[in-house]
Amino acid sequence: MSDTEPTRRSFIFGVSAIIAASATGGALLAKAHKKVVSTASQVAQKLPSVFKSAAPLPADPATNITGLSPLVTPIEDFFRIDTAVEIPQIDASTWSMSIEGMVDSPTTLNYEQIMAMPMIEVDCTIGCVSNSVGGSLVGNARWLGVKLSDVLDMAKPKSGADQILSWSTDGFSAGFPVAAGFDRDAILAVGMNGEILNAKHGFPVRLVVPGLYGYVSATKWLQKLELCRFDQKQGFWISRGWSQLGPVKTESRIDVPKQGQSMTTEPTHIAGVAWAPTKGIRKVEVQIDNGAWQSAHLGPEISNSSWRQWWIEWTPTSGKNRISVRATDGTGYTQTEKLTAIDPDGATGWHTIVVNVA
Ligand SMILES: Nc1nc2c(c(=O)[nH]1)N[C@H]1C(S)=C(S)[C@@H](COP(=O)(O)O)O[C@H]1N2
Ligand SMILES: [Mo]
Repeated sequence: MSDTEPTRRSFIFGVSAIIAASATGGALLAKAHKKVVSTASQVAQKLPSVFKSAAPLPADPATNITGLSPLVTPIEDFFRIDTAVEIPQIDASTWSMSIEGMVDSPTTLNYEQIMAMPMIEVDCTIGCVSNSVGGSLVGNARWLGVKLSDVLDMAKPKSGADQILSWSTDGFSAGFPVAAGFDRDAILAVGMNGEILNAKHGFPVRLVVPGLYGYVSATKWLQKLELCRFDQKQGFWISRGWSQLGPVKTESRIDVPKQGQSMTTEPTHIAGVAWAPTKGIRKVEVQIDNGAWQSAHLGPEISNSSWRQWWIEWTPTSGKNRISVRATDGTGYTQTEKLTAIDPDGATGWHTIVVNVA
């Protein structure tokens, strides 16, 4: 399909415009769109009237380093965390969401209206507060969506509101500061990695708020944004012992080698990812046994909210080798060595592994 087929219906033409604009799987997006449209009639008569495409993705260092996480996590490998017993299957043609509570103009939007709004692509790593140091409950995606600030502007929050409590169709809720709706590229996401959001990750619409853990922000199967006050209402996890505010902690992880791996003295890589959404990663250092901290090579920074891959070349020496990693974020903060639990607001500490070299 090209963007030179003016005779097609307007929505097909819209899809073509996206293909022309997006360097990241526009064809897939178009395909996914057709699927959505055929399963949910009346949907997406129009597509984003303005589409701010992110820059094409750079070459991915993971193609040359076995075991290193890809720059963008494939959808099928993306972690899933939610309280849903069954994944909600929502019909986009009957779905709508509201923006209500402490607002001057309560607003309702259906899928078609959202799809007709200006959209941006946001490269953002999202992570779960329950991710232990070195864990896999984190992923990086290129999200497509409507700016949360655009939607808030329609509803006009009252000045007394300090929390956006987002509600899911399945009763889950997550609250975060109103300020985060305006001071970063928070979006109501409809797309992920060039495809229409799938059911598992929140179709038809989910929130992505860079820099906040999922439990306070990333509501899937979105139904309502309630403007309110932190001292009056709380999201699902807050009364269950988790912190009211959940900024993502600066973290780094060793992907290769693996904890306990048996290795030879053949030259190899130590490699992984580091993330500090909204702050960016400035430096990653690796320590082997009690040696000096070595600066790692850093992969491309596609946004300050996306993780950065890192690696060093390494020739293992015989025996047990202990390897640690620590990252420094864009504010100059270096990860603390202090190991803390995931609760109430996310784990800290250096990811450390031991490998056996024969
Ligand atoms: N509706 C709903 N949305 C939710 C949750 C949930 O339980 N229900 N869990 C949140 C949590 S804790 C995380 S970490 C992210 C994970 O998003 P993902 O499953 O797309 O990776 O979703 C968030 N959104
Ligand atoms: Mo989470």
